[in-house]
Amino acid sequence: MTAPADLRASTPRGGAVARGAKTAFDVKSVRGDFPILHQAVFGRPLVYLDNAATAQKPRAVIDALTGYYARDNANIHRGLHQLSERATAAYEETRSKVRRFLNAALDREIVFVRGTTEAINLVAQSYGRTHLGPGDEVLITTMEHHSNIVPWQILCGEKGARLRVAPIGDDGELLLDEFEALLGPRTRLLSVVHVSNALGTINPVKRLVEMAHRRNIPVLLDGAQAAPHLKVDVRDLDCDFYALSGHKLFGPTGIGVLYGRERLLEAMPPWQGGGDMIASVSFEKTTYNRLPYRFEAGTPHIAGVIGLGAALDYLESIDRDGCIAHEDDVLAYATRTIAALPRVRLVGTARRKTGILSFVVDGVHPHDIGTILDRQGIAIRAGHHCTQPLMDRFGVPATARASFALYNTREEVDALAAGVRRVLEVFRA
Ligand code: 7TS
Repeated sequence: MTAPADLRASTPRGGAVARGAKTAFDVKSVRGDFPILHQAVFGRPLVYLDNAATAQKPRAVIDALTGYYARDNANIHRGLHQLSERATAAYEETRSKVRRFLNAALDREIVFVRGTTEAINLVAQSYGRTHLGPGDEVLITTMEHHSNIVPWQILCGEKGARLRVAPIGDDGELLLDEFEALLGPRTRLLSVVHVSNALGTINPVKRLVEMAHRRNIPVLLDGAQAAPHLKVDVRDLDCDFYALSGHKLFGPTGIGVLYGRERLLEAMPPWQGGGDMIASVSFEKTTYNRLPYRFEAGTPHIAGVIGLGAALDYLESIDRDGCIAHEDDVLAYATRTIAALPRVRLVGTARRKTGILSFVVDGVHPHDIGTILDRQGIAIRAGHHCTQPLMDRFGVPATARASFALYNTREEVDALAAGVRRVLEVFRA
């Protein structure tokens, strides 16, 4: 089910990341780093399987947040005083950490935003507004999150442009021939999800980028679900934009990243005006700041950025290859275990998957599955996962979705399976 090691290895982070000797991945010790996991819910040990919605935070991230507010809190880029200098240094150091995490070439290609949603809206409002005209097209796929659909609909509506949608097969894989045929002379941008939040499909994004670039079409990748599970290398992928959310990457909520290729960002107008994004202002004329500040108007989420830095340090400190192998094992085990239950049907059976197991149970609404599991201390998500067109494609209103993180275990999968068996008892066929 999961990506073979050789496919994962095809996107190494490159030499930019210092690879010290790390102890082999040990899920028990990793679990010890996440305080929230050690609690009972309805008298049962918490089994947290809603990581695609948001991941839990290691103590290092929590400590970085409280440490920042307790010691260093000040506004950045403007104070001459000690605290402001410390806050600014920590903020900008995180930019470099993100650059290394994504293996981007330059710090100024890293823009801090609120999350994936804001990153995509930034590209739509800045790049999109200047590059789209009547009759032009934006290409997405059937498996996009609403945040990679609606910003393009708004833009296309304003510009008289057209949103095209590449189809997928019953297994939840993109149909590559159909996809390529949709890359036409009017396509101005391809925006596609790296890993589907509802299916777990890992899209062959490097190939998609190649197909698009052959026609000079820039590519945005929605990496919200990929960044927590895969090694992302934006230079190897050769994408033009990459969006991610800190909170799914074990960092705080309200902080995310837009990576943009320097050449494109440099030519893009600001999309929000305010403090910090200007070079000089008069009532007659404003000149804009250099990259990346031109896209960071106003006081940013300083604590969030610093917390994200701590999350990246944390990921850097663990054996990432061992971690990926562990996650693959847990997903493969969950897939076998849950698919073997009667009346259960998996939604999303692509050959390359990570992190996500979506399923439906014959005769039971997913919300009832979620509620019954909750009473057993098991947190999953049930619903359309902000992918309503994808649910329509599969002819279901919703699915139950277990989503995994590096701290989940086979034992927790067993608890999930016991929970689903309980659902089957309560709702007899
Ligand atoms: N893109 C994908 C693929 C996502 O999974 C999500 C959030 C977003 C974009 C938006 O991210 P945000 O951080 O800006 O909100 N996905 C989910 C989910 O699957 N359940 O809750 C949020």
